[in-house]
Amino acid sequence: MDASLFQSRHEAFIEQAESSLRLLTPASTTRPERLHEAMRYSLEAGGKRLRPVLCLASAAAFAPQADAAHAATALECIHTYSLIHDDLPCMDDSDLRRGRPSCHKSFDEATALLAGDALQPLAFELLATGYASRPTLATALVRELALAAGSKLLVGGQTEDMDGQENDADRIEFILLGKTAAMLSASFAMGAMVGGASAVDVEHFRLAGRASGIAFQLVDDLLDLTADADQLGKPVGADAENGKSTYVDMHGIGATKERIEALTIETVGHLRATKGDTAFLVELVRRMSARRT
Ligand code: GRG
Repeated sequence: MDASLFQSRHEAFIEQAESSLRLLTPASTTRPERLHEAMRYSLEAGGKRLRPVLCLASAAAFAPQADAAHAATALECIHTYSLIHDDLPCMDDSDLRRGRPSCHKSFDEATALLAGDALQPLAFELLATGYASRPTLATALVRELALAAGSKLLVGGQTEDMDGQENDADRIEFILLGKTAAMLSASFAMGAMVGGASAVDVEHFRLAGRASGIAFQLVDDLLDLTADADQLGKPVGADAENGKSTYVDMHGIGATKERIEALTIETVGHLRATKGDTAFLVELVRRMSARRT
């Protein structure tokens, strides 16, 4: 896809994701104000909006007019809660997120914990209300997001990452899949569902998301070794500081780059095997693998 066409479509998806976030989540003037301020502070802090963009673009690959706004916003709510909780002192204890003070630094620990808590049911409320006229779709979306965010994937990955045990190859794979790939996989699959894709194509999108999610995290791990904090908007060297071994420690930089390349080819293969118009998504996953921030 031509670079300027990609750029304009990407910007349009980000704008769509951000305006949906503003419209579909409670205003900061909603009682209790401090809680809603904290939720919006973290939701509006920026970030790449990768999950909502993937969801919107996946829906558009099948049905250009499909309204994936509620699904995209639900994904960003879960993602944002996970970042707020991950930054808390009892977890990764990080003062900086998306280039500004993390939620508990701007507010306080209890408010940040509660803001993260409130973002979780909000995600499922958005799916239940946004797709109420299509109950089969609503149920499938709730199931997809609940599985990705649940104890076997997102929370499970975070648990094994935090439990202080030494990482081996199997644990590293479990953490990669749970902490990063599960939510990217759900983003692709939920978008395809809203777009009306067949079950076979939804599964291709799920697998594309899983492969690209692992690649995305491996790129993140490489950047943690090589980029600087200003570039990333968050502290670097955190993995080494925490004494956690990553895929890169275990396999080396060269093998990690090779795996990123293989996963990107796998992702593109799944996308191209479907009936969707996936040119934008193919370009996006290629750029995700080559990103520097
Ligand atoms: C608290 C249950 C729970 C989980 C936390 C999000 C998370 C799991 C940990 C943060 C550390 C980390 C490397 C997670 C992997 C997922 C990931 C790469 C998150 C960052 O996503 P980006 O880069 O962030 O898309 P932005 O800010 O751009 O949205």
